[in-house]
Amino acid sequence: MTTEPVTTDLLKTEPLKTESASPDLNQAAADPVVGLIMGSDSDWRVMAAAGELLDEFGVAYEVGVISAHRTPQRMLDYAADAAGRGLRVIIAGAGGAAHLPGMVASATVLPVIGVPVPLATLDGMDSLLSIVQMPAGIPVACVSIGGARNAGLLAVRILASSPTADGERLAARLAGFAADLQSTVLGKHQALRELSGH
Ligand code: RP5
Repeated sequence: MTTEPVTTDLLKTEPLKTESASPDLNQAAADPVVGLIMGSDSDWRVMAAAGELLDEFGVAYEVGVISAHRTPQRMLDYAADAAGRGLRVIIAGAGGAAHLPGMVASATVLPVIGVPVPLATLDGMDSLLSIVQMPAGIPVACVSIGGARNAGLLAVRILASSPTADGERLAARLAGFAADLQSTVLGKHQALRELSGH
């Protein structure tokens, strides 16, 4: 009996999976602008937070498994084709010897955001150091260990820097997001004062 691999094919013409909660941003589901990739499906427990954030902002993205070590040529093909397919940012998560973000960055001019995925050993420090210590000339933005939600936010910020209507709409949403954060903190401040009586 043969077993079908769980991994997906991001190299086919049709994006594997796209999601867009807000079509008003003119980023149709069939036209992803963020590539959300990871070394294994086991990384999804961490990386899903990036997808959820992109959903909140109505940014279309594709999701897939691409392993730097297990599918090196496929990774390079994906990176080389990414910009031409319309992607503008790549979020890459990996654990352990986490070479996926750096190697993808070496084969594309798109901004790459690395997410260190913590595994059972070393608390994700191995992933963090593998991603953050890039040699001069090949930059990779690196969020905190397990910081996939911030990776999504950084991708939105990059897209929001575009001097287009979509960019401006994303920038306005980011401003609203920041205002909501402030309200949350002020609410906590008040609640703590009432709880403590001071
Ligand atoms: C890395 O190896 C992946 O990014 C994942 O974090 C880790 C373990 O992969 P699996 O053995 O679960 O496929 O390449």
